Amino acid sequence: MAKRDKLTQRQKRQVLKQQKQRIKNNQSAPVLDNLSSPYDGLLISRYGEQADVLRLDNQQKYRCYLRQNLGSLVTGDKVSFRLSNEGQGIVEAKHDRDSLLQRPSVHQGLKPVVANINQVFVVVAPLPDFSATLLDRYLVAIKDADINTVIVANKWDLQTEIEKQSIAEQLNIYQQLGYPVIHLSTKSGEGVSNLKNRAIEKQSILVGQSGVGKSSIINQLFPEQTSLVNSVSDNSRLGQHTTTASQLFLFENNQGFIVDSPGIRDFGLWHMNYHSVAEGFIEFLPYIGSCKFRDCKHINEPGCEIIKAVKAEKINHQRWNNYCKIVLSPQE
Ligand SMILES: Nc1nc2c(ncn2[C@@H]2O[C@H](COP(=O)(O)OP(=O)(O)OP(=O)(O)O)[C@@H](O)[C@H]2O)c(=O)[nH]1
Ligand SMILES: [Mg+2]
Ligand SMILES: [Zn+2]
Repeated sequence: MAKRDKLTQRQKRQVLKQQKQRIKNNQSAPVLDNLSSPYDGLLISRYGEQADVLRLDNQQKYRCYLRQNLGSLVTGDKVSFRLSNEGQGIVEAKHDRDSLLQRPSVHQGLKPVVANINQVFVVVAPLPDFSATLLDRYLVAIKDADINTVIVANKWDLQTEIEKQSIAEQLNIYQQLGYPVIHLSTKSGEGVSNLKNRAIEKQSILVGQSGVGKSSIINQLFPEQTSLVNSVSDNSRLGQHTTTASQLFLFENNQGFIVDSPGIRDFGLWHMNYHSVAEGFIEFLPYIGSCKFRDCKHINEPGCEIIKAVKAEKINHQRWNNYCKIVLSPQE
């Protein structure tokens, strides 16, 4: 009996707390009358205090306000939301995430980028110039989040035979490590169906430098919708940061989705220690733990098995070089 009383007391406190929270929420969100019962939704794109949410049972998109106590909400988040008579939505709850890709930002610490994805397409191209350093930084961050990577070599039509050979040699290193590489051209259509086959039934994101053609790929996959595309500057050979917010595109019949993301120039990894960085270089894994010193950073220590493997050409020299660069200047 006493036990039951105690429980009831606790329940009462909880109800009171919930009531207070509800009052607090109602002060910060607009008052919407005659709200529907809750729907399951998928967050497509976030715009400050509002978001576009896809209602899963009818595939309709609704602009929604967000309750204030939801914590961070990003593209890919599964949510519960209600609708007013006028079709205005309000997101009330965020469901647990299966995965979260984050990137460090100078002012905000670790910033969530996208939730619930299980595959990242890292897009590279000859224009803007291919950067193996940036690619390696992506691979480390994606491995840290325990997500699969596919490398997409876009603008394959632009390449001369010599360029093709040079970039193919670079990408060959990654292929040998087991990363799938898709050669693609959004102009000729080459490789688009290959990418689609890999994307269907999965939850993916396209990442890469501004101007490599992420939104152009979306436009090939979803011709009835459009993502804004802009040219790469002739002078700087850099993209113009055309896409400004991540946006989710759903395949027909709920067969997975793919997220277009804003291009980035650099990818800091200063939130990671050298051990996690080393684990992101998957060819290091067989050697980690067998160096002479337990706290070996694999940069210039005596008895380092990884350096030995580099010298024996079992590990690619450029990859090890990029590893050292990340550990020595993670903020770049
Ligand atoms: N030749 C060629 N040009 C392409 C290809 N794909 C995209 N482009 C061009 O590359 C430029 C940049 O394309 P976007 O799709 O806007 O690039 P993005 O990666 O979305 O750029 P951000 O949104 O700034 O991150 C545009 O001028 C496209 O027409 C391709 O396969 N071949
Ligand atoms: Mg874009
Ligand atoms: Zn070592």
